[in-house]
Amino acid sequence: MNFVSIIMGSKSDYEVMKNSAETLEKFGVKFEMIVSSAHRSPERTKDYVKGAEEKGAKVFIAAAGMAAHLAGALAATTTKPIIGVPLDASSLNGNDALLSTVQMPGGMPVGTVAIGKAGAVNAAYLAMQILAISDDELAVKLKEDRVLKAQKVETDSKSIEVIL
Ligand code: RP5
Repeated sequence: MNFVSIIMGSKSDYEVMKNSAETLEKFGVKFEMIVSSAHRSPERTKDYVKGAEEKGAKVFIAAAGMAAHLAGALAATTTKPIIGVPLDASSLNGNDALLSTVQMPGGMPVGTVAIGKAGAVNAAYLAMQILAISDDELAVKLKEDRVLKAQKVETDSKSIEVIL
């Protein structure tokens, strides 16, 4: 069974990361979601990733704040695609997590999305786009979603536009 795995460094990350889960749910994509930390529970993180891969995890979303090494730690454990979500959990507003997540050495990629909620949503979309390469039904759903988004822009515009 193919699924997306969402791992976050702390329970305190859930309020933002529930947006990844809700986005996947909207499209009927199966996922697991756990808390495991690169720093506080490195063995649990490694064991989980190996087990999840064996069960069918095709993409991993790793979210963490501060010195965010979770996505990089996953990249050290699996060659499945890793999407990193930097979170705002300190006085540096997520810039610390952004740099910690994005600045991977060559050959050890972590696809990094925006800090916070938009990143959580986009991580789910990106994960689905990866799955959709070999899932035509999901690919159609993603295309339909784009059409709806374009229609919404037109509807929104009509309610406020002034054109000479
Ligand atoms: C990171 O430290 C977590 O991902 C979280 O964003 C941040 C703070 O964690 P808590 O102290 O709230 O558990 O590892």
